Amino acid sequence: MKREEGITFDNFNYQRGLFATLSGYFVNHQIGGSKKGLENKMKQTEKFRSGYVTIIGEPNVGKSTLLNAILGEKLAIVTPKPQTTRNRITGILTTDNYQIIFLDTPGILRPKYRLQEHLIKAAFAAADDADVILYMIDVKNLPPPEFGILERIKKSGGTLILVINKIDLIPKTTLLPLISSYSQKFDFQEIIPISATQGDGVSDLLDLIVKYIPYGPAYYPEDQLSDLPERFFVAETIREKVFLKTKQEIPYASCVLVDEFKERERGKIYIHATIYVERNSQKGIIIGKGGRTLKEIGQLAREEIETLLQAPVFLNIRVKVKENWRKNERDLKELGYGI
Ligand SMILES: Nc1nc2c(ncn2[C@@H]2O[C@H](COP(=O)(O)OP(=O)(O)OP(=O)(O)O)[C@@H](O)[C@H]2O)c(=O)[nH]1
Ligand SMILES: [Mg+2]
Repeated sequence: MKREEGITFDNFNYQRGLFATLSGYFVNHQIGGSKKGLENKMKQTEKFRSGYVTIIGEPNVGKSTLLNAILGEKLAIVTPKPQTTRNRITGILTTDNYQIIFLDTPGILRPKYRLQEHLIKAAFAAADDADVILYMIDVKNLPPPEFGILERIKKSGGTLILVINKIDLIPKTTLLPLISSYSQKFDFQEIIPISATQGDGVSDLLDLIVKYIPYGPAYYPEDQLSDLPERFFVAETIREKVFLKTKQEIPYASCVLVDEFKERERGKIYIHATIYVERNSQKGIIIGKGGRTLKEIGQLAREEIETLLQAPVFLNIRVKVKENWRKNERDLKELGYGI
């Protein structure tokens, strides 16, 4: 993975068309050797398409799983717990014919605390920018459609596609009646059933999306996978392990900041990170008896970060208390959840 010093741009102040080569550390595909200049990487042919696709829906429906399936890389963290994603995650897919920037968003829900207000804002802001909006539902958990939300999305002007996910969990015969009932309930431009984990329907969905992407030049160099810095994905990987290794309120009361990220001798990367929790008792649980839980979190995270960065990694994680950070706007900003 290549690394370039530069300006890191704030992922919340994202602007369409801003070239991500300005960002500090970003995630690249491992294609060839050196990175050529932006100009000769830009696809300029007349038939080339480029645009934005936002994935939106309630928590836990499989949005991040779909992003990863489309990109063929694990970019967004995925856990069985709802409200895993907290930021807008960008994934860039470039082929000879198109460049599509996918935005995975936090699940939309009724906000109970300040952090959740931020999550919903991030989701809607991403929809406002999109050429295509994928509204995703989970076939095993179908709450009544939120027409208010759908109307709000529709106003953004992008093509609205209903993606019915997790079809591996139901008999095929129940699918047709479901599709027809949804087509009567709301004016979706397209409805498509998929299984994001099995890959069923994912390439059909991609073909469908491409049809609605306008002609235009690429926004990013073709080997770029995201506009978010590597540090962000490092913090997310640690947060995923906290989600997987702890229960109840702990994952939700936790967030991760990377304090130091340095490449030292022989390509080894030294990373110091802090897990913040809201109370002392939560700190004890994350650390675990004799430090066992934290050790497990660190070990799992390190292995995955090494794959992501394609380099040996030294990972040091501390746990600190930041009381009620989820409710405090200043803390939220400091922790990367700018409102
Ligand atoms: N059986 C099955 N499970 C799936 C499918 N897609 C996703 N899942 C599972 O659903 C759970 C939630 O997936 P995520 O991708 O994290 O869902 P999300 O919509 O991003 O959730 P939030 O970030 O919380 O909004 C995980 O356990 C996934 O493995 C699918 O097609 N079939
Ligand atoms: Mg998610």
